[in-house]
Amino acid sequence: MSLQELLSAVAECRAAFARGCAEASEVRALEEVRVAFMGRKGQLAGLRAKITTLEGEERKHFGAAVNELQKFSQQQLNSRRRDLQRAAIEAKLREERADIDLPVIDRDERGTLHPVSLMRQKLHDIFTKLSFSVLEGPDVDYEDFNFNKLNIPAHHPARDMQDTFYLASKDEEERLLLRTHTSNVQVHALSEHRPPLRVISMGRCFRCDFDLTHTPMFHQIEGFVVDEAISFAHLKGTIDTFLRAIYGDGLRTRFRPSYFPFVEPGAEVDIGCVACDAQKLAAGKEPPPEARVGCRVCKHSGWLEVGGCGMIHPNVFEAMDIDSERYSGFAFGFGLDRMAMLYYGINDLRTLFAAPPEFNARLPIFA
Ligand code: FA5
Repeated sequence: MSLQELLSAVAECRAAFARGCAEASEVRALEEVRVAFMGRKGQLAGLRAKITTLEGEERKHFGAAVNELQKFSQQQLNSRRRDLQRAAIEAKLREERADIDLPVIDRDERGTLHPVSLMRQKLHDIFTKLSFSVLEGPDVDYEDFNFNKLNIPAHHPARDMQDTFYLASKDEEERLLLRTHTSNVQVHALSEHRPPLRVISMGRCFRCDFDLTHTPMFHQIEGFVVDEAISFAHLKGTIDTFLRAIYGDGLRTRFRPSYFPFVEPGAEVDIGCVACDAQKLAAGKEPPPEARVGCRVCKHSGWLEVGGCGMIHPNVFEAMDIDSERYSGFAFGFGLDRMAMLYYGINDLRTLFAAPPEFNARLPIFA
């Protein structure tokens, strides 16, 4: 073959190789192109074998053309291989993509605040409007704050009413416990601040209790006012006001004499059963007498107990170095969970803190 023919064979080989590379749609196809052109028996090897058929300048010229073709082919091959490999990885990533985003939840399907938190917010709003300050108290406290300074010394039978979780402690004098009521905040507030005081505090309490209306962890709101000339009328007015703000204007309340060592006199507060009266009250009507009594929630008594209250005992003032001749005060403690339960029509207090039924089914206690 003449030099001219050999050079046009190089040009054809170059164009065919470039086309072959461009048309190869995956690495394996490209490898076939490589073998056909650059393999031991490929077109490039065939052209290289022709070098020896030429002499002198022609041989040099053709040899350079073959070397240039070899270099060009190698570059083409590398660049196309890189592109195909990248495309293959991207396709694989697209195919195997895991969608780790949470699906957008429809507004109607979103959760809401827990009923106890909602009740807490309502009470917060009512009492801040009545100019009460809001204090926090510790969940873990000393026996002194939970009991002794509230006129409940060790071995007082009133301790039996609050089955207590004590914490292991080396110090017998200063035993730690999970507070059984929010009344410990009275002690903290009165030892840190001087009267006049108008305080509420809401938080967790703990007792070894478990039935339809009792849980080992529950919530209370404590309220107390200390000033000169505070009377039971202030106590009654405050309680009536906040209960009516929650359950409606027609709500009936009842104060039943009761005993708490840290108040004198003391009372338990009942409200007219909201389950029986609820619909009539919501419609703003005075329910007829027969509609007031008689449902399972109030055990057919027409009344539901929601908390305790009373006038702060002089012994409590004295333990806090407050002149009980000059100052008087009232205090109350209500179960937030009980209030939420009655407000939202929940018939088992334990469901407030339980997992969904499918989880509960596995717990023998709920089975
Ligand atoms: C007290 O805890 C007093 N500290 C209340 C008080 C404060 C009286 C200030 C006088 C002055 P009592 O043990 O009755 O009282 O509890 C008050 C309310 O807490 C109950 O009416 C009930 O609503 C709620 N409660 C008590 N134990 C539990 C429990 N285990 N689970 C759910 N709610 C509870």
